[in-house]
Amino acid sequence: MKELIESLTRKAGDTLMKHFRQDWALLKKRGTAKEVATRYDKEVDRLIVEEIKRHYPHHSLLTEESGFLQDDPDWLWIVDSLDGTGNFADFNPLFSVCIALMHQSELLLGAIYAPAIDEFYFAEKGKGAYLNGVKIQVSDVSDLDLSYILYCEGGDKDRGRTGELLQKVYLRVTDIRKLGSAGLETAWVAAGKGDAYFSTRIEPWDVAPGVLLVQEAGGKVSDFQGKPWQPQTGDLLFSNKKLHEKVLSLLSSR
Ligand code: LIP
Repeated sequence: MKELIESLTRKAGDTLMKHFRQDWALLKKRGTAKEVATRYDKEVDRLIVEEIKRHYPHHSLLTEESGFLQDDPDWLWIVDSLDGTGNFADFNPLFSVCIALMHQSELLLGAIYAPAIDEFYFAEKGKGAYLNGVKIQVSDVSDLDLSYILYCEGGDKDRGRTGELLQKVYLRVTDIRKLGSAGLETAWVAAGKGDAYFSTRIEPWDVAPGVLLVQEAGGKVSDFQGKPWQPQTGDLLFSNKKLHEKVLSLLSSR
């Protein structure tokens, strides 16, 4: 399974790279919709689903493009074939392929591949988190004034609410970053390139591998009430642990 998740995430990323910055029709469509899905999301989703089903015909799958393919409840693959589609369509290199595997409701493996910036993230339960084969750790920052916070909202945009949350956080931290790929944002917290990341109403396929990556890199993941991640949780905070309570109290302050 470890070999499959790694080779499949890489194969999916390499397939996306064949089309990256090639399709000028995509670029012309920029700004015409808030949420974009391209034929590449679908093509790569098909490739991933077929390959998983070939190896494990009875495993269940939850993917952004194919929905819930229900089978053996003990095994669940969670897949986003192209996370950051808007960036991909805009010729922006910050996009990724995200695949996670859960066994009996526990995250076992997670992989995130951002092929255009050559970053391959991998985590296995109890065995650490890695970027291009090198072990990674969350940052050491414990002071809000010195922190960089990443964020994004999921598909269901509520800009009023996001604006309020952003204002609370922005006034207290060094700066805020929005990358446009939730998967990469979680991975960057795991690698210490940001100190925390929060999202509202995010979908499970955007963040599932990142949950394991951040935990295995020494960080913490919870909802805005401090409860553990579950696939149906949309409001989430990923942090280096040291900042967790501080950012949570900003997010829940009035
Ligand atoms: C995207 C996220 C992005 C978020 C978008 C969308 P997609 O995923 O990664 O951060 O702001 O709403 O959900 O749709 O490109 O896989």
